[in-house]
Amino acid sequence: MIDCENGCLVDKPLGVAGQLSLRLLLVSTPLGPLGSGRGGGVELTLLNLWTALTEQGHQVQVIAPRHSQGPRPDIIEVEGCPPVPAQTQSRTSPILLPAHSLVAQMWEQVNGMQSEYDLIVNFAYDWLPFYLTPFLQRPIAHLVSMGSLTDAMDQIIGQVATRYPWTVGMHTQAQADTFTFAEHCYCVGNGFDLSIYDFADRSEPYLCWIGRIAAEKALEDAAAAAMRAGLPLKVMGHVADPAYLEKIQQTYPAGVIEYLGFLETSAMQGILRHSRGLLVTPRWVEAFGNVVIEALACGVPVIAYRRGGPAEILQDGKTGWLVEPDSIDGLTEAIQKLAQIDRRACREQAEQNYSLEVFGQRIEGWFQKILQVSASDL
Ligand code: HBI
Repeated sequence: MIDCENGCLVDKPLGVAGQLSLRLLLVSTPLGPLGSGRGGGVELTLLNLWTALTEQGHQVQVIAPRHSQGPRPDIIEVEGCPPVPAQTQSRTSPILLPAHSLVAQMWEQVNGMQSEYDLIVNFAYDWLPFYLTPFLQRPIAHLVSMGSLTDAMDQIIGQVATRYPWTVGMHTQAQADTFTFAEHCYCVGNGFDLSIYDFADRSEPYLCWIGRIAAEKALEDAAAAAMRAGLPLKVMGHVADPAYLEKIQQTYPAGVIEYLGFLETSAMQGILRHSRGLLVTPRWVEAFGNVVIEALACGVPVIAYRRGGPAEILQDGKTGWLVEPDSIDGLTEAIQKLAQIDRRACREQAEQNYSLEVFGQRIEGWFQKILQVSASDL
């Protein structure tokens, strides 16, 4: 695993084409149009990278499902039937490809255009792009958006990672460690447009919890800890499982949690920025944890289970508190210590490690590593 901080190539060697500008073809998740939210965090990652790589002087083209929206109108839109979401499958589920498969249509498009590009970048957590890798004439950088979910996906991703070292990118070491081939993966972290988050150096007496509302996110733990700490919990996010939210709202007296809906970023950060702290309570291994960076960018300390991406991002005692996974006592004790955290240090960590510029440089280093290795194979 090449580490984010040390993996970047300091002496930027000239790219394969003899100059730093690369011709990049970004292929989006087939789960939903860019801007629809159905593609989850990976939509934001692709749109942010599009901006960062363009500003670094690269030529970027995007292939995405029909009705996608982006910073430029020239998205190549493809029609077809979306795949089943990978996180709904069981470990032994076979790979399913519907008739008129959208991911197949997208890679037909890639096959026809590849000669005009130096590198193809895959954002889909789907079997086909990995399987097609040896058949295409251009190197492919695969940015994997989740941890290990099914045997069939593990097998095909591992096949590419071992045969084409460093071409499989992961957001964190914790995410890579859920696979058996972590040592062949390249860590890229993540990056955000921090200009849309406003630093707040004072807080009001409430906590926040933000995310997709479903069992694997364990909102009930945050509600229990907030009640014990005597602070109301403001909840924002898409309700993936209405019965699950209903059950929690019935369990706790009115005033303990307040569900505010799924808010777009500026409204969401307007509430987040004045909170005492953000509670992050995942039951599963989060690949990264975008909300952690959004909180730090506002100067809000984060309390998180010592599990997955958030545990790798947070600086325990400096920008937040890490607690024993699934421990309500641990969360409650950490809430009492939030005032010890310097809110300015939170914003500074976001600026140093997770700005768009820093992320764009890490990704550029990754691409150059891939192109150097593939050039030496010629
Ligand atoms: N499922 N089949 C499939 N393909 C994806 O690209 C995919 C997914 N599930 C979730 C997902 N992508 C993104 O929301 C990730 O950001 C989590």
